[in-house]
Amino acid sequence: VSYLTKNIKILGSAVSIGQPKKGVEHTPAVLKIEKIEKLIDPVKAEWVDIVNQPQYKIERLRQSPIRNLLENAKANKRIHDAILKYADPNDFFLNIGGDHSIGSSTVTALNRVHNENLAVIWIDAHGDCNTPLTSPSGNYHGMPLAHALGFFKEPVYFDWGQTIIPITSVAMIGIRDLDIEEKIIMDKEGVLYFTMNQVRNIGMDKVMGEIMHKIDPYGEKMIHVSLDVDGFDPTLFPGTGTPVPGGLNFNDYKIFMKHIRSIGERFVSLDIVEVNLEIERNITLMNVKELLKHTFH
Ligand code: B3U
Ligand code: MN
Ligand code: MN
Repeated sequence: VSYLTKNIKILGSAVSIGQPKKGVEHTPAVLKIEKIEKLIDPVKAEWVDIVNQPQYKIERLRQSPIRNLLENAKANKRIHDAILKYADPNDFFLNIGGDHSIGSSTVTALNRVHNENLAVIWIDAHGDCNTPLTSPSGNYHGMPLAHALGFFKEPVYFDWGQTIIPITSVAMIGIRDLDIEEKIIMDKEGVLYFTMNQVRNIGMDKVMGEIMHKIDPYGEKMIHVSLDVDGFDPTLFPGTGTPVPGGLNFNDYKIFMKHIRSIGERFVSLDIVEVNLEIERNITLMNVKELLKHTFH
């Protein structure tokens, strides 16, 4: 059975407080106007809600280890609550960001929806594994995976009880821009990641073979993909806040999707984040649609 037979619930997360550039928060509204649900499936796909971020003043001077800490905590709680409200384990759940700060609540909420049996593939140029203490920028979108994996030490940064996911259930692809201390944490904790160099050397087919073997050895986990479009080459997605040259192309994605398709109905959810159409609109919007076609057809 394929995930394509399921109903597809689309949640927008209009969040930009995880990083300093305006524009990502408007992506869900734009994609709703563009009627991407029709492109995904004219019958089975529908928007359930768009979650807005709290009002905030851009924190130019970093006042705590996480910029806009309280607003990030609140936005993530709203997304977490919305997923628990709208996600049915029998449906496919699509989260449209927003910046990648929403990733910590999407993976932990969906892990709950699926009885703590979720495995995660995180596609990104970056590691998203900074902690508040290692982050050079203070931007929470560089930290959500570290948070979801429980790498943050005291104090508890989000006060609403965000849970954690086990490190053995996570793998990353497309990595080519790690901060020095971030890489030390990832290597020490044993995060499974494949850099762009590795993808080019051994090929996406082998990368995905190894990943599925490691994160889902018995073929029984539910699979979530957290897709930061900066994992792709910036020539394909120029509309993103922190582009890094030398990323994935659509041929890589086709091979990736071949493996995901073979999981069948255990492919349960997808985040598409860091699309900023105010930085560049034409090519980026065209390729968001291309991405959806490769994923849902
Ligand atoms: N690692 C840097 C940059 C960054 C992370 N995620 C994105 N950019 N998109 C940081 O700020 O933590
Ligand atoms: Mn990211
Ligand atoms: Mn990124």
